[in-house]
Amino acid sequence: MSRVFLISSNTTTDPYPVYPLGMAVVAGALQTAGHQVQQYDPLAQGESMPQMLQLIKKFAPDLLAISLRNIDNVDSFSGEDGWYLRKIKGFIADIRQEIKAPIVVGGPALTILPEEIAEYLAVDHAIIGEGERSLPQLVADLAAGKEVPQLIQRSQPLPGDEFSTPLFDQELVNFYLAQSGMVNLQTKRGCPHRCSYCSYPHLEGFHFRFRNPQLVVNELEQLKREHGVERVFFTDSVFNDPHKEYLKLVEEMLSRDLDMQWSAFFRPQGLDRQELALMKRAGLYALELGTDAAADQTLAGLDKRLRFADILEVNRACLDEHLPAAHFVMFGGPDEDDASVSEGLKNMAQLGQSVVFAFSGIRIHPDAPLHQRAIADGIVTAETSLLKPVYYFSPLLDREKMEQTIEASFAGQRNRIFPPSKGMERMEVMKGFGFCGLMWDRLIRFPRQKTL
Ligand code: B12
Ligand code: SF4
Repeated sequence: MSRVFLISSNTTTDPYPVYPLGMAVVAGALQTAGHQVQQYDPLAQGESMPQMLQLIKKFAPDLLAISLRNIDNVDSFSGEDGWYLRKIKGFIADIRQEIKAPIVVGGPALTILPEEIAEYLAVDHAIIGEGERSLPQLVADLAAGKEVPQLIQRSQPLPGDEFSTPLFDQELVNFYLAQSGMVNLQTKRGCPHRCSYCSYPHLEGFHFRFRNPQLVVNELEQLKREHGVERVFFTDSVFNDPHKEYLKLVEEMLSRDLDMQWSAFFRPQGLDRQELALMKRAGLYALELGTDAAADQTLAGLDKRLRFADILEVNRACLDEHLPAAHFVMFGGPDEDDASVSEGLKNMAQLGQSVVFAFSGIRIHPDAPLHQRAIADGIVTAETSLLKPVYYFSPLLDREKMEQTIEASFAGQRNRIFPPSKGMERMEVMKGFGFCGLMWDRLIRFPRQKTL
């Protein structure tokens, strides 16, 4: 049995504090493997280094395991303060001075840029991909005195039913319920779509790996019963898989009369009113839609395999069902030009009460096809470091003019958010009125439905 002290390095509250699920999942795997674990989340438990060092020393770990969620905030308007790794580097260096145990890092940020991040943070080990098998293996290897390289390659992808149950910590749950009104859970991993900008398939694989719906609902029941959770966000890359396996989970939630509310990311295609009504009965209260581009030309440029007509149809069904929906849309991507910006803005106007969060430019992630396009378009070379964010802007347009056009088109509409900092400002105001959680769903007011 070894002792592992786990730390979540994520301290951003943009757009709201998010429960450190990756840390909880690997903590669960370590505990199942018979190790003793302690989790620390500076956001919830305090960023004071002396306090954290005291706790680590008291626990006397054999290994420190640090979860890296975000590299940056993927917002092209942000400067250095939207790049999180410098703070994390300082944080790790401070721990290093006082604690002799080896340090391992893992998590989605690490998996996006493993070599560069491991080197930049100067850690002993960095585990690429899923941590459930690799981390207990590392603990065993270190305990056996084996030589382990700095970079540990991906393990075989786990079948859905072998993902670990997260080890939820009540102190953290209380913090996230108070700050964000929810915690999170994953029902599957992977995505078979190949939208050109997206890093999710690289992180989780190109095939869906579903968890058994009964297992997921058991965990939901446990969250409710033992931790007092009534709202969750499903962190799946995309909730509505094309073969509609997700409906099995929805049916399971309904059959157990769960009475919990949930939200998730949806692909805006093939969701009809009947299906939305079913999910609403099962607790769905808001949909975050991966609309991504605003016109057919730019949807094709991102290889979304969607047409704006598909998006409009799903949007209509959400409005008819009185389900708040938010579209996340990036302007300035491949093939964007003045004409597609103006067509896109006309399209956005057709979305009615639904919320639109618009972004300017697209963060280039290595291993996403957009990276090759950016090289071909002369935006970066194959050697350009992507550790600090670089954004794709279509060479066919003038960035400043595009941003002014979007701002002018959205002016005075509370459901149209651009630039992204406007969303944060609006949320701060709403927090002042006691709201928490997604909050954008409160921007939509549906007429009251008559009860019989
Ligand atoms: C769901 C999600 C959201 C939701 C979260 C909702 C909620 N209430 O939880 C929302 C929309 C709010 C969101 C917001 C943001 N997100 Co987000 N999000 C995701 C997503 C899809 C899943 C994350 C997740 O929870 N996965 C489930 C857990 C279990 O998996 P995991 O953390 O990867 O953990 C596994 C492994 O990584 C590993 N592991 C994890 N920790 C550790 C530690 C060790 C030591 C080891 C060995 C292994 C290990 O093992 C785990 C189990 O296998 C990822 C993309 C993806 N598919 O991964 C992006 C992602 C993490 N987000 C990203 C970003 C940038 C953000 C934002 C900054 C964007 C913004 N400006 O709003 C914010 C930050 C939010 C915050 N406060 O931290 C980026 C990070 C990359 C980058 N460039 O920095 C990602 C990768 C998406 C992308 N664009 O590529 N996000
Ligand atoms: S944008 Fe959504 S649908 Fe497209 S590849 Fe990424 S996760 Fe899959």
